[in-house]
Order: sequence, then C-alpha cells, then structure tokens
Amino acid sequence: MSRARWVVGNWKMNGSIAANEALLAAVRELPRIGANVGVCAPYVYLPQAVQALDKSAVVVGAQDLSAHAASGAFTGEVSGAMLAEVGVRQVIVGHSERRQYHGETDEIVAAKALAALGAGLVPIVCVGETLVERDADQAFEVVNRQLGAVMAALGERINEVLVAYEPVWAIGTGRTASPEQAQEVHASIRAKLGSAGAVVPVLYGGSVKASNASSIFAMSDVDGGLIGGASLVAGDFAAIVAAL
Ligand code: G2H
Repeated sequence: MSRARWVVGNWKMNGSIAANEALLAAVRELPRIGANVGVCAPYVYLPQAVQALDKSAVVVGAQDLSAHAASGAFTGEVSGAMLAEVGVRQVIVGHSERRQYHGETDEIVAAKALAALGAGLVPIVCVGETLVERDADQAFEVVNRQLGAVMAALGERINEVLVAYEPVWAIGTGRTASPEQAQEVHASIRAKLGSAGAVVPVLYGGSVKASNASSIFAMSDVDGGLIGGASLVAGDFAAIVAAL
C-alpha cells in the first residue's frame, strides 16, 4: 500500500480575519496535483477556515487539543469533540513549541493523540530533537522515545496518524536539516513504526521554503511537509505544494 503525501500549513499564532480571508481564498484555489493539503489555524479562526474551504479538497486542522474528556471543568481547553463539531479533521499534537513552552511530556502528547483519535480526528504527531540532543548524538534515541510513547498509547491505531519529524534546531531558525539528515531520521522513524511504517506518512518540518522543498521531498522516506512561516505566504505555500 502506498503512503499518502501531505503538505500541511501550521499557521502557529498568526492571522487576522482579514488576512486569513485572502490566504484561504488562495489556498482554496490551489491546483489539485495529487498532494493532500491541510491548514492548521488558531482555534478562533477554525470556523472561518472551515467555511472558506468548504467543498474544497483542503482539510482544516487545529494546532492542539485537550487530553481530557469531551467536556468538563478544564478552563481554557478545547476538546477533540468540539473541534470535530466545527468541521476540523486533523490536529497537531506534540509540537516542540507545546513541549517547550507548555511542559507537554511524552505521556501528555500520547494522551492527546489518543483523545484526537477518540474524537475522529487525525493526529499529526510531532517528534524531534533539540540542538543539544543532536550534538550529543541522541537524535535517534529522542525521536524513538517520543514516538514510542505514542505507539504504546495507540496500539494498532498508530497506523491512523501522520508523523512529523521536526528537528527543534531547524524550526523558525532558517536553518534546515539537509535532505540527507532528514532522510536518515525518517528512515529510523519508519523502522520504529514497524508494519505501520508502510502506511503512515512521515512529514518533515523545520524552515521548509519554496527554495528547499523539492530537495527534501525527493527523499524516499519523506512524504511531505509541515510548513510554518512559509504557509502564511500564499505564493510560497503554493510553490511548496507544487514541489511535492
Ligand atoms: C516547524 C514548522 C511548522 P517553520 O515548527 O511546524 O515551522 O516552517 O516556520 O520552521
């Protein structure tokens, strides 16, 4: 079975109703070239994105969800059920900015992935090592540990996720992993996934731009990208989708 290929935009904490309107209109018009396309917007703009992309092939995603139940006394949290109800279909879990700034542990990330599946959402599970960890030769070990926690929680349902390898040292820094550096970690992720590796798309994230997307996407174990900064510029995002 072949693996689906994806380009997913992660807007992070960016946007405004007016700016989104123009960006979503452009995303909606992207030529359909066989790549699956997703857009992960901030919570408050999700209904706007769902409406703007209605009846298009582009999937709307969130950037996080609560690990807790569908509803309850969890001030400030948004459940998977709520996201699904407004038309969201995928959700990023374990982004390094959540791990770093919000103390999300491997266990919390695994619980969020499980909560996403429980709500009928596709989790995009982010893994990746810091610069200190890479320099200490621990990249493979860290990524295996992060992914292992999610695999333990999901069991056979691991084949329903997307994985994104995002080396922390390459996020928003302008510094990208070389295609070879990405490939070797992607290959180890695929090996770790076992039989699910045949179907689970593994995306690369970290300063992907129109100028470097083709060389990264050409790697045999890279099935697309999770795109931050460049997903906010319609022309750049279109060029990255076209590079897949
Ligand atoms: C990595 C990526 C998107 P950027 O965080 O998740 O962002 O492309 O800006 O490095």
